[in-house]
Amino acid sequence: MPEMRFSESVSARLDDGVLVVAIDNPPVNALSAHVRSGLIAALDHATVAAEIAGLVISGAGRTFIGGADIKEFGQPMVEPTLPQVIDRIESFEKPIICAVNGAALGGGCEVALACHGRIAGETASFGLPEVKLGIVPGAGGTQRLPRLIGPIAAIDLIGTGRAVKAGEAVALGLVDVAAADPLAAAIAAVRENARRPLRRTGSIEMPAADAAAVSAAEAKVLARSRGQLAPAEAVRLVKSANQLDLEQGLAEERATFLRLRDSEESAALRHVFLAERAAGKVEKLAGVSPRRIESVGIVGTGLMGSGIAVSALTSGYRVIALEQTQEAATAGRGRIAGILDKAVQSRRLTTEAREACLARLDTTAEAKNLAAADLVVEAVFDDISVKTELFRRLDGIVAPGAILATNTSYLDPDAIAAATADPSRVVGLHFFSPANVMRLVEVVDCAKTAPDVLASALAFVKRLGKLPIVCGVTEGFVGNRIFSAYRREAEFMLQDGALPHEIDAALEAYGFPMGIFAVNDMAGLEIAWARRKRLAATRDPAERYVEIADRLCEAGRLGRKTGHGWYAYPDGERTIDPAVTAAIEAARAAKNIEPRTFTAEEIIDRLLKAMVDEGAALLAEGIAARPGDIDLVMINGYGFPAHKGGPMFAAEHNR
Ligand code: T1G
Repeated sequence: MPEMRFSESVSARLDDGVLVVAIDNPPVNALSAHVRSGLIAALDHATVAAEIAGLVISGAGRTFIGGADIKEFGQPMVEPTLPQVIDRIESFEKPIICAVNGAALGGGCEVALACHGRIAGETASFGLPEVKLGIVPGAGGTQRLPRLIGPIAAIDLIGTGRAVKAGEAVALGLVDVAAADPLAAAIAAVRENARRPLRRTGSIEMPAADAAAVSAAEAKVLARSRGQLAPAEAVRLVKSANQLDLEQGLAEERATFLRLRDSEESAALRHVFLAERAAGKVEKLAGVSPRRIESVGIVGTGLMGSGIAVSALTSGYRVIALEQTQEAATAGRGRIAGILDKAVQSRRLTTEAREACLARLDTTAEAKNLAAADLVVEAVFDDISVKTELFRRLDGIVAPGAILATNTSYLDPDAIAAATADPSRVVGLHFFSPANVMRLVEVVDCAKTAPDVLASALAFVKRLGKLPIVCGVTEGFVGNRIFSAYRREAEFMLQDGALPHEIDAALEAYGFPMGIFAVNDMAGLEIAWARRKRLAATRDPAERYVEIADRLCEAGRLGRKTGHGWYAYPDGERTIDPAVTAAIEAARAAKNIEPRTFTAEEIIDRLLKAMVDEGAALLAEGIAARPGDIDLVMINGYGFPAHKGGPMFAAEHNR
């Protein structure tokens, strides 16, 4: 039968009485206006065509439907709206089965929920990630999902926005069956359903649930939301499905969705979503092919090196981990295996996958074994002579086409590159600790890095499932340079009259998981102290300098690990320490500063300004390519609340 076309992105073919509808709206089959109108046209056709027994809805490519079209947000609503399409599907008089071949997210999952049956392919996934965009499902997700899988599981999925794969979706009751050929299975399911009453999700009686378990699920979601509106609203709507009838529930959900869609929180989170996709695009790399990387050498298996090794192993790479002695190599293998064991215990990794990772891991004290590596990442002590000496040695070991990456935080990667015969193969990969957990990697485009080496580094970081942000060479790159500026401003305020716990409280109220002084205590004060001592000789005497942190370090107060830093930690509990207050008061007196009070708002304004000014300098110097990159670094590396959009976005929107 010839193909029927219902809109630019919706077509269908008739398969022995079953209308097989295909949505083809690259790149992710988002439910743009022409997809919605095409679906309605297909339903109109099926209504009058007596030969059609029912319909299958499928997605072309590797995504079923990636959700409502985020790029349409903020534009006038065009009918048919998604709720109109979904209502038409659920109430349709002939069976409609969806064949889910890939991601069914947001509106895509809501389309699936409205169908009279759901077939999942092996690569299918289902999720309602709207809260990650600062909104709630707006087309029935909070009302239909709990009817299918119960309120507790629905609160988890909708409150966190996490997606489930085919197996879990079947186990939850979200999907009827998983099939190797979802299209064929769906066509057969249409014929089966044509002979019996249709199962309309909205008419399913809400499953009973233990009130305490519902409250526990709600508390778990709210504990993670850190002041965001959307998760709490999503949970409220799921719970309301138990009290309201479908029509009332849908109306309340739609009103909530429209209100949140226009909120500042949603604008911020949509900015982050689009910034993440823009960050991976480097204009000068258009048409540049990355080198093949299958075997990764890692020099150093301390905290950072073992984290990088685990990240590479769980992403399918072969890893050769080099240490200075066989004993250290054995200890390094133990650390790597220990991290993998923790992943198995927390069910993030299967036992089989752990075994496969260890089978691909060689730990050695023989540097010559790195000859097989396509990429070597050094994670040795952050000292310029150690690193340059290592790169000199690697030059004589690795293949000419192998890439050398330095994980340095503060040293000059161009100086490290200069130690090799071919600096064009050197790139910076600044991982954040713990490297197997933190998404952010600053990919440093050194002065002589070859374009295909940079492209290879980007492809490597993406395959690790991490977020690569390309930057130029400057002390501290993007994140640490901004962090230094913001820490400096915080210490200015200490000297002017604020106290550590007041500044930390303001940051936590703004949405940071932890304030800057608590973070310093956790990381250790000695790192910044060593840098300040290194820069002392060249520091501009006219520049304001606060010595309070130096006094604490000289007194051995290096943070949590020494039992006290900016705070005291009796039995591990962070507590305000009068000795620190006294040291701050002495520092003020020494400069004849009359202390003044600060409001939380002023504290945030000053810290935000310090970050934004440094960010503007990084953009002006060409170190950072775009403001969104700076936002992503501060969100993913330094705890800046994503629902504020990052410092550059927040400052532009006065938030
Ligand atoms: N709308 C518009 N464009 C989208 C999009 C969407 N929903 N999702 C992705 N894109 C673009 C993206 O900007 C990029 O564009 C390209 O597709 C590839 O994206 C009513 C209201 C689907 C798992 O939150 O999670 O439904 O850079 O690199 O790695 O209740 O995209 O090429 O120009 O991420 O293969 C809810 C968001 C929407 C899903 C594919 N849905 N998307 O991952 O590709 S709100 C989401 C994703 C909603 C309803 C509510 C992923 C993906 P460009 P990509 P990918």
